[in-house]
Amino acid sequence: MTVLQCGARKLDLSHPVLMGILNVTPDSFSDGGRYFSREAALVQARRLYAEGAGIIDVGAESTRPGAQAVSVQEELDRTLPVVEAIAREIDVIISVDTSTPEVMREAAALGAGFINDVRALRRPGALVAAAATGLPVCLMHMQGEPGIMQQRPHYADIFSELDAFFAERIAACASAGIAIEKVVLDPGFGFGKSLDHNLALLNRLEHFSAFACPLLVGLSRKSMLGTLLGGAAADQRLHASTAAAVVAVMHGAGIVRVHDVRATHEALAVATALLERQDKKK
Ligand code: 7PJ
Repeated sequence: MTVLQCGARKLDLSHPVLMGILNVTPDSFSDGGRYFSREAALVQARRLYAEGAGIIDVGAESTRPGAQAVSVQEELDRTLPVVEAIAREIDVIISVDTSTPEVMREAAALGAGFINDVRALRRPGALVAAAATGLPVCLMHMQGEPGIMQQRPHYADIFSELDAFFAERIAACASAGIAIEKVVLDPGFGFGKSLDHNLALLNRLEHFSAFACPLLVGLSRKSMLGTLLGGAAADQRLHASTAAAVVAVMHGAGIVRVHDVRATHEALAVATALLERQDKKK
């Protein structure tokens, strides 16, 4: 049974865990601007928690192609008051969706319990900062940078490229003092990947269980689902998102990052029951 120590709290991964998305950005693609004030963010955090989120992922930088770059100060100003308010009030693990060393350090000091970095700690200073917090980290794979990553994603063999990337980042973490027991891996759906790449990864997600790290996936409302639905807008992707979450869990995802916690929680009751039955039969 895998338990991750997330600061003062424990994350039990013997059953799938929902990570509820809390964007504190004015320009995020699917719910941009809605949770920008501290009060509004807190209201949404309470709701995510009540609906079954075990982790709340607070993010202040939009990775949407064409999104405005955020200064370090701006990211701190958006993130820290929300982290502090949630930590004071809600018994939940707070994750910070950030690549910025200053945000990692200060959020951890205010009670954050998990670092979720779409750049896998590749920004200067990020490895050292994350190590200093002692918190678990999610290393996500991305080909390219947010602004250009969807232009021409290309892989000779996507599985061996992601394997090499994860091995290199796990080694970099180890050198910085972040033990592999604190590492969570994420193939980064939609981050420098075509629809075909995303489907291949989802179909064989268990491939990455060879690393023996918990797997986190984010598929919620992503554009690949819009494509599968013939061009549905982000707010019309709920059912496709919950289906994708179920598939991901059946293929080994331990943490699922979602906007719609209640719907996903209910859908995952089916997947969780099936997985428990498989475990018993083994
Ligand atoms: C992901 C993320 C993801 C992890 C975003 C969006 C774009 N962090 N942050 N995995 N996606 N670990 O929510 O569509 O897939 S932002």
